[in-house]
Amino acid sequence: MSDMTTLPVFAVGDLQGCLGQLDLLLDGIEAATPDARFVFVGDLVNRGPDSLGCLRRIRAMGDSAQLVLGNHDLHLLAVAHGIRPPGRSDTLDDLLAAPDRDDLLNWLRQQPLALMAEGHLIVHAGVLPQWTTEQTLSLADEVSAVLRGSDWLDFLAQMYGNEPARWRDDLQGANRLRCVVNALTRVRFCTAEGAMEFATKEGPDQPPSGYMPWFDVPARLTQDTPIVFGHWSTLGLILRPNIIGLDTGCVWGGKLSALRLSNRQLVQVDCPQHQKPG
Ligand SMILES: [Mn+2]
Repeated sequence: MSDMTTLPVFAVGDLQGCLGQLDLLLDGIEAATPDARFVFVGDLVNRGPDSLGCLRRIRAMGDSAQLVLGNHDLHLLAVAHGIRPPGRSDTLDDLLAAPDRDDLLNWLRQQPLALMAEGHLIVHAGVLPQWTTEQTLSLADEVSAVLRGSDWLDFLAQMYGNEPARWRDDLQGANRLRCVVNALTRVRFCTAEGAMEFATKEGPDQPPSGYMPWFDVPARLTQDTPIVFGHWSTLGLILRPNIIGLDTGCVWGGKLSALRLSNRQLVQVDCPQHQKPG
């Protein structure tokens, strides 16, 4: 029986401009699994050597690739439009000077911040403990509607900042959207009540006092949904029944990882070190 819903879906970890490893990974999977589809967990760009090539390749994949936006992808949009200054470690100049940059950036800002694939919730960084799966998707859609709309540059200008650290259902306007963006694209640690912390980038064994990895909060309302995320290279590969962390530090000399969602087949490509951590 032919069933389109059984097309194999591979989730792919943070690329950060590592086109050589993306090419190796995709070519290897497609050789063995010609009907493979891919879901990228975000941070396609920055720090690595060829962000432009990564965006071009993924865009050219058309319907066989989906992605969620990461903090570096949003940073690219903000830098490209003069809302944020380039960071010292940014490697976005080629992309920003490319003849097709506006096409690529307009395509990028149409992309979601959360999606479902084969029963898995896909986000770049995390979710807050008081959000259900449905609410997470709905809140991500609120941000996407603004990013796709005419006032998207005003939104980007108000997007940066760490407050409010804690979600409330009655948050409105820029505070509401900023809290959603920070959870979906930046969070690593939060308190049992869901207050986010953004200063710590170390692994889960060194939480700030009173904080824990967002996925370890007791009674988190998404705990029955398998969640796939990236963003946390010092966490490394996490393969629990309902928590899948795929940022294995490609740009830091680790690996680029992909996981077939239906059977948890892991595919990895080794990476040369392009950036020293820190
Ligand atoms: Mn990230």
